[in-house]
Amino acid sequence: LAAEKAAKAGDSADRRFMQLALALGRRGQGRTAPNPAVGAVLVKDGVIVGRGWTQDGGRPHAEVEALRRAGDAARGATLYVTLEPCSHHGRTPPCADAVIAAGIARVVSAIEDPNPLVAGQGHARLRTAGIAVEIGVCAEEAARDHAGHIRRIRDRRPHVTLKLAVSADGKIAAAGHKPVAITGEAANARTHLLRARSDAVLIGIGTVLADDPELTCRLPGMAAQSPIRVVLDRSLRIPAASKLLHSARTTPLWLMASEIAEAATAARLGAAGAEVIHVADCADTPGLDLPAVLHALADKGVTRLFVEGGARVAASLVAGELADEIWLWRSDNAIGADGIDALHDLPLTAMTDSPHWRVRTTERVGADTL
Ligand code: AOF
Ligand code: ZN
Repeated sequence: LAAEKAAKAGDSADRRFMQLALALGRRGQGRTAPNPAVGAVLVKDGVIVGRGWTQDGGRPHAEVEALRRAGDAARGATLYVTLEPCSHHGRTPPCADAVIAAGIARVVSAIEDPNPLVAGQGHARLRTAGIAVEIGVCAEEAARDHAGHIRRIRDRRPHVTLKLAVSADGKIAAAGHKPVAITGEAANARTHLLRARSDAVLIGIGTVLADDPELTCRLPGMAAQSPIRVVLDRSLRIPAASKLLHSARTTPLWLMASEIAEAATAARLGAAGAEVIHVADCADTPGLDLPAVLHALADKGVTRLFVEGGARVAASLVAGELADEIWLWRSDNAIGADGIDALHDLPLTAMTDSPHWRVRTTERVGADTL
């Protein structure tokens, strides 16, 4: 990482090709876990001769894909890659060795891979073979794209993105938890896209009982990209007739339950296709220990977690400063004073005024503000 910081920003052509590699890498987001979604571009004499990205399930790796597509044209080319080429023997030999064998002349890499199996050894291997290596081009963007991988390796938890859709008066539902549509079509399409780019979506049992959601990606042609659905269901209250349980055989459903949840209930839900994962209870407040939940998800390979509610889950994430990124949607319409507050017992300002988060962008999407 010191090398990364020391590296010069790179010239504009390098940045342009790296941008392309980043865009290619994003195609894999939500489909490669626990592997990071890497992108790679091969360029010779200013012409793109190969493009690749990490394939579904995490293999083949991006570089190998790009090299395969380029064939003999790869000899003497420059490789642009969004993460350090690996140096470890996994299911296939290291990417660094494949890059060397293909006769690549120069490698431009965005960031070092924090995976202790790699951690600089990929770059070192390339240099030892006489390849010119430049590190740090578009590093900030790459770190954002690979935030899930980095967080999982460094902190044993996924990168957590929290979505909150609130009315103009800060509510998320009408009185009695009656669901109301808050955001419009354009915002909802963005949410579905975020689902597809996540490894897992998480909600609390309260939201299951109130809304009976399915949490799949319903964008046209993207149904196969639905993430794993995760429910914080401490005492296993999920209804047998819920949409989540009904679709558990086609799209995975994980129920995070207390260690003292009833064994017979867990067995019945398991037989219905759900996977029950036991985690510790929180020591001081009623409910599951959220850091323990995040550790369990990371251990199962989740790198990008999308939290969709409800108010209690959102409040716990905000209070525990466990959200890495927040998508706060606000509509122009009010619900009324008797509606349900977005952060349960916390004011919205606990989030918007917290020094833990800063506003990155504000934009109008359809009829809503993001
Ligand atoms: C690359 N290119 O496209 C990706 C890399 O289980 P394995 O053998 O596939 O290795 C997984 C590790 O490889 C993963 O944790 C990360 O460090 C790296 N991912 N490396 O050279 C790629 N996806
Ligand atoms: Zn590799």
